[in-house]
Amino acid sequence: GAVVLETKYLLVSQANGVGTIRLNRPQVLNALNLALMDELVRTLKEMERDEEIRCVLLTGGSRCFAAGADIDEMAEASSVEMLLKDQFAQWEYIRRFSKPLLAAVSGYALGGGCELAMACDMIIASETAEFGQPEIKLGVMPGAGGTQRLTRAVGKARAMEMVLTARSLSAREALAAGLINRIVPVELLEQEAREWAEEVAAQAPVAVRLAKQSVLKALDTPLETGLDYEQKLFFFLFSTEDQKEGMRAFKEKRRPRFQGK
Ligand code: CO8
Repeated sequence: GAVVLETKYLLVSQANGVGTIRLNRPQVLNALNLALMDELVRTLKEMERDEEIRCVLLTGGSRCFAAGADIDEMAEASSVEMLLKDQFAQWEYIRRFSKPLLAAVSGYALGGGCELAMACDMIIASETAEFGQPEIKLGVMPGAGGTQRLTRAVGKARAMEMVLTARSLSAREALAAGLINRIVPVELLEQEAREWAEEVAAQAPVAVRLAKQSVLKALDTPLETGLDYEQKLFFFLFSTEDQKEGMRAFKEKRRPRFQGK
């Protein structure tokens, strides 16, 4: 059934196999407080269960994707309070989310905002997007992947520069560095992102799920282990009806009708 959730900081909708989550806390540039992150995870859980949703699009406003964790919430916290708050459990869930996650980024993606975009599987950005890890200016450092996913995406030299000096990347620089997939004009971002998500949503869901897992595996396994893992998943797909349908449709020169089975 359709995802129905009361959310204060998110706008949630669904159409054509795509669940869309819009961060909506514009007064503070979509600062990611615990309540917002909790809503995000609860919405993702609903979308995980909803068979009609085959791809999730995460976006913000045109001026800002998200300007990071909520500084007001952290400013006076002690280490033990930060530890006990266990906020990264929410991020763990995002990491293990099985359906493809697309981020559509316009304006600021800073700190936790950049980390949230990087936790997605692909990033489409507007020309005004800006990606950065400015935590160092606050006397801290990234905590949700900003030293790890960023380094894997853009390499050590650029990651060091961004993390140690807070210099952010423009959309063009982020594209050249391999952090994002593509850039479109601001006014086209929503439509292009939706079309892209629908394209992913139209593929065979089980194949998509396992392919996503397999690509992510490449980031933290030796090649031989990764290749073994990939082969097992590849063989497994031959037990799905969608594999039979996909290959038959090719032979019959028609579009496949994938069922997720
Ligand atoms: N937290 C709380 N409030 C914020 C945040 C934030 N991260 N960012 C902006 N705001 C608020 C401002 O305080 C301001 O509120 P008010 O109107 O009440 O003064 C309002 O949003 C508008 O912001 P500005 O007036 O500053 O807007 P500007 O256009 O002048 O500047 C900037 C925009 C450059 C984006 C600026 O707001 C800025 O530098 N923001 C902070 C960016 C930052 O340092 N982010 C990193 C935060 S730390 C972090 O993310 C750690 C991640 C750890 C794990 C993740 C857990 C979720």
